[in-house]
Amino acid sequence: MAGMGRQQIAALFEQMSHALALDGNDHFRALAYEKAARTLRGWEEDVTQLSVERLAELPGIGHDLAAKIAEGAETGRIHACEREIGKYPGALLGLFEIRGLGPKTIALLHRRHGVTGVDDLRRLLASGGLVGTPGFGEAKIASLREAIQSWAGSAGRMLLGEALPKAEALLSELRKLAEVEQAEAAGSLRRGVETVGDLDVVVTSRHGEGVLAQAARLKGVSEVLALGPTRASLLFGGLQVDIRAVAAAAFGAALLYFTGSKAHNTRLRGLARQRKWKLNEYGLFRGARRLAGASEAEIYRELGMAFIPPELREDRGEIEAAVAGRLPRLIAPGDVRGDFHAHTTYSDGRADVAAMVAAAEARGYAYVGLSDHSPSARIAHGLEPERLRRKQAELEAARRTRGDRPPRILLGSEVDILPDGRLDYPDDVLAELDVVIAAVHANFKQSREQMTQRLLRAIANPYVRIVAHPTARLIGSRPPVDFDLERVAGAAAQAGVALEVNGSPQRLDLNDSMARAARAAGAWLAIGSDAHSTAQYDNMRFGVIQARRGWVEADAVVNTWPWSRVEQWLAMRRQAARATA
Ligand code: DGT
Ligand code: CA
Ligand code: CA
Repeated sequence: MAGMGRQQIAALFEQMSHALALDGNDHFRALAYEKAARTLRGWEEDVTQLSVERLAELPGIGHDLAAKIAEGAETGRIHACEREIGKYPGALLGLFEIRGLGPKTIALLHRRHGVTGVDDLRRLLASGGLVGTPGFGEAKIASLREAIQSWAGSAGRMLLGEALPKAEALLSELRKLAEVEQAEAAGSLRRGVETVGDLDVVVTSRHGEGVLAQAARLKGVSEVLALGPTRASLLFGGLQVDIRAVAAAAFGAALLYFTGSKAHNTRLRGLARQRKWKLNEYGLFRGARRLAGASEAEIYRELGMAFIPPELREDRGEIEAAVAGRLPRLIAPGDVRGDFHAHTTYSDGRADVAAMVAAAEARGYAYVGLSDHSPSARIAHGLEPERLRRKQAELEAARRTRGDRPPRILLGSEVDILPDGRLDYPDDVLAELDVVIAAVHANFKQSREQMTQRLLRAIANPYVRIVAHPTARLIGSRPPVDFDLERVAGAAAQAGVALEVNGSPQRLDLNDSMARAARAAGAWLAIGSDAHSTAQYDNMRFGVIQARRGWVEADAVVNTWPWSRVEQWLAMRRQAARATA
């Protein structure tokens, strides 16, 4: 049996921590496993190659856990964990994934109602069987229903940010196969949808059947679900993959078909039919004659429209725009010149100021905002004014030694928006900052009107330049807060405040359609990586993809601007504040 990878071990440790928590007597061991799982998830190198001694030096991993990691990496199993987890019915531990359910509640549901998993819990809710159970008032039951719904909405789907690197690894392996000519991802992944059900891949080869058989034997393939002459269905790194092998002359047609969306394709087929043509996964045909098929571009051209970027293919007006020659010039990764939203070890980042600056320089950024949390973010180790001053001094020193070398280093802060819309730092502290990012991190359940007022008040603060992750949602685990986007974006537009498209894979907030609506209301956007490590600067990419899905052009995004324009924008409201003070 193959050894386990880092993420697999992390997942097993997490289950182990849940099993121990259910047991109720092993609180500290449960915490230890949870912490180790987090360390493994966040670690950037391949820990499975390390010796037990080196593993034991990782944060939160003692000798005992180090030995278990080594056991998993070598043998593919960790016996002690399997034994503990095996004490519970298979699906019971899955209940931990549902927001609001902790060990005490799960144990109670199990003991009192025989619940062994989500399905049982659903039935119990539907039959009203929970009513009268201590601790399950009306509000609790309602929020449990909502939590199950949002869990089900994302179950079986993988975050784009997780799926994309896996897809790229697979594509690069496929392209190495001698008989593969082209290999491209299609489906929701290519459209940049925030979660991916399965990965669709199109390859061209003169020996399709042989190539698919080779694909099924690639490293990283854990299961072959189906294997035929034109199609293989595999499990690769936990992601289900459908590979179709086609002839080069049909590559564009197959790519178009399997990229979807279904709604987009249906419209295209309708347009073809109007001309008495036929569009399918083999090509665009007039009678038996193939008008186009080798590339998507020629198919769009024959249909009388501009090439439509995959992110727009949702039948949200893109076909009309392409026919009229009015597609937006979408922002691209190369347009980004800086990042205002990165954390350091001053709050909850894993890399210190020097490392974050060096990594921003390596990315070629002209400016970077090191924006740590404000004090009320206690778990995130927010900075009270005293430590903020220490950070300011460190940035000042870094600027002196670096001279003119980019990036420009901005003292930023991600400042909590308190429940009433005031900010978590007083104005005299805000005045010291180069960039103020305001964000909601608590009290998510306010009414629509309260939340709208809260955001409007934050935007009215003359120091605020960006509102980060405006809905505060976490995909699959926390629903978006409710507010009037049109009013908030309108006020942001008036004040020159940018609304963030947060690129962190669990957030993607604003999402695609909200980013589009914010633009329609005239607001600027800022794409932020929300990096908590040097590697997470890469989240910028996912933010750019969501912005593209929102029809966003580069000029609307403040961090595509050259420094001279950013400087004016940052100074804008501050000057207004001074003038009225
Ligand atoms: P997913 O996998 O749930 O994240 O979403 P997609 O969009 O990747 O959907 P999937 O994998 O079922 O199919 C990939 C593409 O193939 C889809 O976007 C359009 C095309 N397709 C699949 N089934 C049909 C169908 O029955 N009719 C048409 N017109 N297109 C289809
Ligand atoms: Ca798919
Ligand atoms: Ca599929």
